[in-house]
Amino acid sequence: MKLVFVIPALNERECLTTLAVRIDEAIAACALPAELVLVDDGSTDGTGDAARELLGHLHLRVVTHPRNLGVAAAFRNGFKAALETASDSDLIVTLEADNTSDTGALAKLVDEAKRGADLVLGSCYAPGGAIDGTNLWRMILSGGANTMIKVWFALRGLHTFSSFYRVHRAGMLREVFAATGGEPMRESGFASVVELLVRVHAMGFRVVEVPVVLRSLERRGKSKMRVGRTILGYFRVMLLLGPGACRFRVKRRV
Ligand SMILES: Nc1nc2c(ncn2[C@@H]2O[C@H](COP(=O)(O)OP(=O)(O)OP(=O)(O)O)[C@@H](O)[C@H]2O)c(=O)[nH]1
Ligand SMILES: [Mg+2]
Repeated sequence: MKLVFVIPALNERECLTTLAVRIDEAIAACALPAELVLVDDGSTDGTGDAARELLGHLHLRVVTHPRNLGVAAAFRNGFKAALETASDSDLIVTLEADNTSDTGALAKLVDEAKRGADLVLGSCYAPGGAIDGTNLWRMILSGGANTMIKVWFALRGLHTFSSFYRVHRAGMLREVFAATGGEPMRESGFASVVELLVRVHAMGFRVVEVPVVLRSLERRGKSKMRVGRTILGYFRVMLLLGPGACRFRVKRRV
């Protein structure tokens, strides 16, 4: 079993020195071989070159988009690159490039996948999880969006839906790609990760959460998430997949 990290990055050059240290520590804690795919999505600050310099010791592949294509395209192309070298039992780890993902908890996420989970969510909203210093406005919006998504899709037992910090069994992702004609995310922006989660859950795969700390105070540089656009994206995903999509978990249905 190996880990393949898939990291979307847009203008995150100044975060990569710390990220390299964190990833090295996390890989050591998991005691598994690892590879890394960084998707440089039209960055203008030299993110791709900095990644080659700082993360090059990690069997790094940089997927370069000459212009910004958005989060969903970054994940899609990153997953495709990861699946080229991953066998079904390997684990594909997604996290943020801005050091806000709690890499200290990765070994726990990986343990859940080893115990049979198909998708493990790093969850700051699960009991035991936390958020380091975020603003009240963002917390209210994100709490409201979470409740709306949970109720609409009937996602019982889960507390977080839009986090990028996840561990995917590679064989599960292969099945989801096959079942969706290679397009598991029709939504292009940040809401695409909710779409992927709902599809995975609705197909009957096992989704579990591990509590993590969202390290908001670690972020250097600007947030790329546009709140209004993302909320509109949630509504599009809700209409696309329909209410109660996760109520009846019919094996392998999308
Ligand atoms: N490939 C790609 N990555 C992106 C894009 N937008 C953001 N990202 C990356 O996705 C991750 C999450 O973006 P953030 O700007 O941190 O969004 P967020 O975590 O919801 O917001 P904050 O809590 O303010 O950090 C970071 O690693 C970004 O570099 C994009 O258009 N393409
Ligand atoms: Mg972030």
